[in-house]
Amino acid sequence: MTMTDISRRGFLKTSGITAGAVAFSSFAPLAATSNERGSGVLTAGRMGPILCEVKDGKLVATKNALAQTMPNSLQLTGPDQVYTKARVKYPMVRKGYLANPEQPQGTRGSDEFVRVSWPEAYKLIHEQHMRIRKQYGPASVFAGSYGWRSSGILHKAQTLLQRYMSMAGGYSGHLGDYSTGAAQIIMPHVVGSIEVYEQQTTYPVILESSDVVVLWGLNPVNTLKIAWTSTDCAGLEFFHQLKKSGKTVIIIDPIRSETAEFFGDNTTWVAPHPMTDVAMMLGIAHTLVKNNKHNIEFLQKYTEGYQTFEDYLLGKQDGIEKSADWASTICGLPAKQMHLLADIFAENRTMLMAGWGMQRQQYGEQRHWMLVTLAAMLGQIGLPGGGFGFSYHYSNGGNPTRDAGVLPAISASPGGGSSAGNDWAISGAVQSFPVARIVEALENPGVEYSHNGHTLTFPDIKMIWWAGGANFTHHQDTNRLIKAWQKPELVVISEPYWTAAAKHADVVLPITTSFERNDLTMTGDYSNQHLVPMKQVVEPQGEARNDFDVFADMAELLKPGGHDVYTEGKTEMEWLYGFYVAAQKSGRAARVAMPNFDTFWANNQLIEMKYNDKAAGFVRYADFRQDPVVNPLGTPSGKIEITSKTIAGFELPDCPAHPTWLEPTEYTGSAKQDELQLMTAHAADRLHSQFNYAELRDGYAIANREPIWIHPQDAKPRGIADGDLVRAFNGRGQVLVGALITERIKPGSVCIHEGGWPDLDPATGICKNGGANVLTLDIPTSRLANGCAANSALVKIEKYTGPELTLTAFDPPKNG
Ligand SMILES: Nc1nc2c(c(=O)[nH]1)N[C@H]1C(S)=C(S)[C@@H](COP(=O)(O)OP(=O)(O)OC[C@H]3O[C@@H](n4cnc5c(=O)[nH]c(N)nc54)[C@H](O)[C@@H]3O)O[C@H]1N2
Ligand SMILES: Nc1nc2c(c(=O)[nH]1)N[C@H]1C(S)=C(S)[C@@H](COP(=O)(O)OP(=O)(O)OC[C@H]3O[C@@H](n4cnc5c(=O)[nH]c(N)nc54)[C@H](O)[C@@H]3O)O[C@H]1N2
Ligand SMILES: [Mo]
Repeated sequence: MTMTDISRRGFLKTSGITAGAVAFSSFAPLAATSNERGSGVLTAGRMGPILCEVKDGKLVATKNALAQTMPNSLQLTGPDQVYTKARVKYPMVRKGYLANPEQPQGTRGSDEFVRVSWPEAYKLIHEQHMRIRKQYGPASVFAGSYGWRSSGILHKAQTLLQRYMSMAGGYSGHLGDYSTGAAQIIMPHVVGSIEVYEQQTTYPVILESSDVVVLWGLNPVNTLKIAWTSTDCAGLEFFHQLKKSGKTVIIIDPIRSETAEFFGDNTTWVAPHPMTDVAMMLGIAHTLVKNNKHNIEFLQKYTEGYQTFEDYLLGKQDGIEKSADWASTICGLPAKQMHLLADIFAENRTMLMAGWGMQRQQYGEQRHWMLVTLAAMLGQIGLPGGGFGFSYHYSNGGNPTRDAGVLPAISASPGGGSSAGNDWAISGAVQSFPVARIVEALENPGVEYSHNGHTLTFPDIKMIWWAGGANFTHHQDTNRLIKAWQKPELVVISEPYWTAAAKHADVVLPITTSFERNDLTMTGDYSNQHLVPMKQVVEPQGEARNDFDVFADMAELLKPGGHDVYTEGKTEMEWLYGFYVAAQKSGRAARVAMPNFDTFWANNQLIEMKYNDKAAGFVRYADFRQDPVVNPLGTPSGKIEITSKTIAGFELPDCPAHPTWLEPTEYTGSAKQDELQLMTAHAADRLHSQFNYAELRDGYAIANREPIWIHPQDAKPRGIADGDLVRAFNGRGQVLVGALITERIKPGSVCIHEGGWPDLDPATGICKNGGANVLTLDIPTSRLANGCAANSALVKIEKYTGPELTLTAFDPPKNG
C-alpha cells in the first residue's frame, strides 16, 4: 500500500482489530539450536552467536548459530573481517612524525607511513605521551574514543584504553553517544529515565494486546541485525510474527524502508518530509483536542504542564493554531491523513514505537518529547500494548528478560576500584564533553558552553588515542574534522583496518579481530537470553595484537610492574574463568544452573537462560499507572512533564519549556530551488562503517560507490539515470555516489546511508566512496543535549562528468 492510499479502510484493511488478538503464547521464543546445529567453532559478534567453519587453519565461512526465520546478511562477513586487504598488518608510523616527533614534518592524511617494530612503536608513543601529559596535564589527553568495537567483555577496546590512561593519571573522556544524544538527555526531564536503553513492554504483550502498531522512523528489519552485546535474534522474529498476526502496522518514514518492504501489503507507508515530525504530531494532537478525543482524565492524573502546551497547540500565545492544515504545509502530508491517524490512534490500543534517526537532527530533543506528549494525550501509557516505546528496534528491547547468570566485564580502572597498590595514583576522566562535540572542542580549547543546564569548558586536547571507533566515518562534516584533526601533537589509532582515521594518524597499531582471541558475551542487552563462548577461531593476522596486550605492555613502560597491575596478574583465559564464575554465582541467585567453566568451554555450546513468565508479561509504566503516588516517575513532579519548569529555567532558545515546532536551518522547507534534503540512515549490510570492505558491498554498491536514493521526480529534471555516477555536494564538501532511482523516498529528499569510508581525492577533494558525513552539518541538536545532528543537511546533485577517479578507500597505504 502506498502513502497516497489514505482511506480508513486502507489503514485498517488487514487489521487485527477484527481479526482478534493473537494468543499470548504464540510468541514462543525460538529455541537455541546449539544441540542440533552443524559443526563449527562457536563465537559471537554484534550480529549474534556465530558458527565458524575452519579449513586448514583458515576461516572459510560463518553462519548464524541460532534458529532464525529472518536472514541476517551481517552474519556472513567473518572471512572478510579476517582476510580483507584493508587489514593493518604491522605497526606503522607517519614518516614526518617518526623523523621528529616533537616537531613533525608533513601533514596527517597525506604523509607516507613507515613500518616499525612493536617495541619501537611502544617507546615512541610512551615518550610522547609522557611529554604531553607532563607539559599540559591529563585533560590534554583524549581517551574518549567512542565507537562500536567488537563484542566481548574482556577485549573492550575503549575500556582497555581508559584502564591504561587511568594508570597514567587520567584523561579527557566523553559524555553520551551518537545514537541517542538528544533523547537520552531530554527523556529524564520528561519521564524520569532515559527510555532509549530500557526494557520495553514486551513483544508477547504487543502481540497479545496492541491493535495498532506505529513504526515512527523505525527500521527494525535493518537495525535489529545487531545488538550492543550480541543479538539474541528475538527482535527480527517478533517483527516476523507481527506481520503474520495481521495487526494494523503503520510506518511513518520519509523512506520506504526495508521494514516497509518486508511488511508489504500489510502496512501503510506514510511519508512526511524529514525533520517535520513535530509539526505532524502537533497536527494530530490538535485534531484530538478539536474532536475531544484526548484523554483529559489521564492528562490530569499523570501529567504536568499540559495546559501550557495546549495553549501553544491552540495558538493562544502566538496566534497560530497547530492544526492539521497548518502541519500539512510543513510536513507535506494531506491534513486528512493526520485527521485519520488521530482517529485510529484514539480508537484503538495503539503502540507508538519510535526510532532514533529523527532525533539525530537539529532540535532532535523535540521529537521524542512530542511523541510522549501525544501518547499521554491518547492516555494509553501503562496499559498492555499501548503508549510509546523507544527501543523496539534496538538490541531486541521487548524480548523478555530471562532469569540468568549474567557476565560482568573488565573495568576502566585496575582492581575495579580507585587504587591498585599504594604507589599508583589511579584517575578516571578528569574532564568530559558531549561526544559529538569533538570538533568543536578541538577548535575551541578552554571555551565555555552550555550542556543540560550546566556550564562546561572544552579541554585543550594535545593527544588523541582512538581504539574501537571509526570517527572519520561517524563524525559530521569530514573536511572540518580533518582541519581540526591537525591540532593535536600526537594521534594514535588502534585498528584492525586501514580506516580513514588510521590513514590520518601518526601511529597506527594493528589489532586482532574477535575471531583471533577468546572472549565471552551475553546476548540481548535487555534479555540476557544466552551466554556465549567467543572462541578464538584463527591465529592473529600479520603482527596484530589484542588491545588488552598492547595496553598491558604500555602500562609496564609507565612504571615497572605496570603490566601486572594492568592485567591483575591474569592471562586471557584466567580473566574469562573469573567472569564465568561471577556469572555462575549470579545464576545461582536466579536459580539457573550452569556447568563448570572447563566443561562449558570444551562443550563449544552456548547456555540458554531460563524463560520467566512474569517478565514476559512486563508492561512499561504499569505500576505508575496503577498508583502514581506510590510509584512516581523520577521527574520533579513525579509525573510525565509535558511542560518542564527545569528546562524553562535553562532559558535555551533552541529548547523551550514544552515540545515546540522549531524551524530547522537546513531542511526541505528552507531548501533553495535545486537543493535536496540529505538523509543518512543506517545501512542494511553494514554496522556503520564496519564491513564496508566486505563482499556484501558488491550487492549494494552502484558504479562502485555508495548508492544515493533519488526520487524519479528529482532525478529527471537533473538528467540523472539509474546507475549513473553522481556528484552530491554542498558548501562543506562533495562525494561521488551511484544513482538508485526509486519511488521509495519522499520527493525532495535523497539518502546516502551512513558508514561509507571517506576516501578523499587529494587533487579534487571529492570523496570517491560516497562518505555521507562529508556533506553533513556539524551542529549540536541544541544546547540542552548537544547530540549528533547528522540528519540535518541540504545538498545538490548532478551527473558526474569529471575525470575518472579510482576508488582507494580499502587500499592500505604504500608499504602497508
Ligand atoms: N551521518 C551520520 N553519521 C552517523 C550516524 C548517522 O545516522 N548518520 N549514526 C551515528 C551513530 S548512531 C553511531 S553509533 C556512530 C557509529 O560510529 P562507530 O561506532 O565509530 O562506527 P563503527 O564503524 O562501528 O566503528 C567501529 C570501529 O572499531 C573497529 N574495531 C572493531 N573491533 C575492534 C577491536 O577489537 N579493537 C579495536 N581497537 N578496534 C576495533 C572497527 O574496525 C571500526 O573501525 O556513527 C554515527 N554517525
Ligand atoms: N544493520 C545495522 N543495524 C544497526 C546499525 C547499523 O549501522 N546497521 N546501527 C546500530 C546503531 S549504533 C543504532 S544507534 C541504531 C540506529 O537506529 P535508528 O537511529 O532508528 O536508525 P536510522 O536508520 O538512523 O533511522 C531509522 C529510520 O528513521 C527514518 N528517519 C530518518 N529521519 C526521519 C525523520 O525526520 N522522520 C521520520 N519519521 N523518520 C526518519 C530513516 O529513514 C530510517 O528508516 O541501529 C543499530 N542497528
Ligand atoms: Mo548508534
